[in-house]
Amino acid sequence: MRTILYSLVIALFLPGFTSIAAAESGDDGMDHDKLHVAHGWARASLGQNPNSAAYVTIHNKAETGDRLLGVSCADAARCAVHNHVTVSDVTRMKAVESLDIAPGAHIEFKPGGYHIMMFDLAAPLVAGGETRITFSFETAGDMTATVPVLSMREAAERSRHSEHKKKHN
Ligand SMILES: [Cu+2]
Repeated sequence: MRTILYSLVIALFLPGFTSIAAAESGDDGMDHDKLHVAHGWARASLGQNPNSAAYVTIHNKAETGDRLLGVSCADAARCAVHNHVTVSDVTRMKAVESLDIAPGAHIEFKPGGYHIMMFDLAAPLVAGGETRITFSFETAGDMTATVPVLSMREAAERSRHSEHKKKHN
């Protein structure tokens, strides 16, 4: 199952990184010793709200750590990594300057946790569409993921499905 999931990885590697990834890829054609940005999705716009959020999982299969330094979004004027922090029962969003990705780390962005905040969308994100997010890593460089836009209902179904899958692993 894991192999199938990795084959769905939608990260695109920019020139310069491509040759390294290809040279070190395994027999099945996937590079198991690198950073992956996978399972991404963006939340469809709600009403007239010009902002939305997107979520991905960053998996570092390398033996060295890396650091996410920033994100940029094709369809938003500005975007940033946020986290939710609860202090004295009050939960607030907080901008994350940089995010350390330890060797072997599996960092899941999700509602209520890490998310990519998209500000001032050029046009509303519509379920069924897709959007591109570029992640800038200190060592791995830039990786662009094209992620589907999901309605809240689709997103809830998807997360139920992944919880179910976890139980069977
Ligand atoms: Cu936010």
